[in-house]
Amino acid sequence: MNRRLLVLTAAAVGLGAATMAFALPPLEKKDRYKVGFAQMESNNPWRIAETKSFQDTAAACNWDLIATDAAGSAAKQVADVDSMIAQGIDVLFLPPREEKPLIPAVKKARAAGIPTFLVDRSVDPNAAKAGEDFVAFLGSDFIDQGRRVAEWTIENFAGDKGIIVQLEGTTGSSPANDRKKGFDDAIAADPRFEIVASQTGDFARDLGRQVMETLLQAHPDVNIVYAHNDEMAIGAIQALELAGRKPGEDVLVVSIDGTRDALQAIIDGKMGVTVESSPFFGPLACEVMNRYADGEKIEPWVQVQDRIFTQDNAADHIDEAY
Ligand code: GYE
Repeated sequence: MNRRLLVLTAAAVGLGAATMAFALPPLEKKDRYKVGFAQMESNNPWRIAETKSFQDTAAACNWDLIATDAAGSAAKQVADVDSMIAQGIDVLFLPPREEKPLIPAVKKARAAGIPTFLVDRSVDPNAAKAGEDFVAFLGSDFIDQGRRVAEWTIENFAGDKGIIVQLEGTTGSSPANDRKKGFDDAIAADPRFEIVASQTGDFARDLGRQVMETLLQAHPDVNIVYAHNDEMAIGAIQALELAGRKPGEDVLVVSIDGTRDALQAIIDGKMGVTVESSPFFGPLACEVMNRYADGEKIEPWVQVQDRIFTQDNAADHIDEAY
């Protein structure tokens, strides 16, 4: 082989390798699939509804489902994925608790030839990409959710000056980052409002209550609470009531998810709005996985459309809530 041909051949092989590095692992068509669902925690109704949605889908979608619970630890979630890889799963559904610590799990599944779908939360797009490291992200537009809460607040707050306390979700998680950004940017457009404190309640009811108790002492003049999820909103309502405040009358509480307790709080007049964030991912996961097995190219973000629940419609939807 002359030198020129050798260089050309080497370039072609290099190109092939580069293309291979980006090609996602395929999913063979089979009668049954061994499916991994690595849940992050089970400390709230949203998480429990999501896990149940995967379990309920298993029979209809011919899955042998392996579901784990990382009990709120990103390190355990990575270890759970390791163990699923060792058990030879065909496909992985992963809700990454935080944006960065779950990157190794995504990369390891990729290296093991297992197609991975991120569900409900995403990872840092600078560290892992849809269409390269994982197939797709299935979930809501969190920036838009935060923006919609802010817009509803701007339209419905009756006072002259809105003093806002924000209860953030899990630090470093995609919904906490994006729900904050969407809300903060939209509320900044109206000079009536000021965010006086913004602190994490880890998406948990009890921590939301504790953080609200502390923040109430520092900011007794608060009249709006924006919580990144319903569980923290309910915790905040408990703290407000304990302090003798009247949620719904002297404090407007606004939030995201659409849980049964939140819809009930809206019906009871204690909460103003919750923008939906659906936990029912099982049927969507089945559909997208089957499209992928059929050889279809999957869009990098399979976006879930969210409704909005207020006094106008909460009673119509409480029976379907979780
Ligand atoms: O809002 C919250 C849960 O990742 C979209 O996480 C999800 C969020 C949801 O714990 O309740």
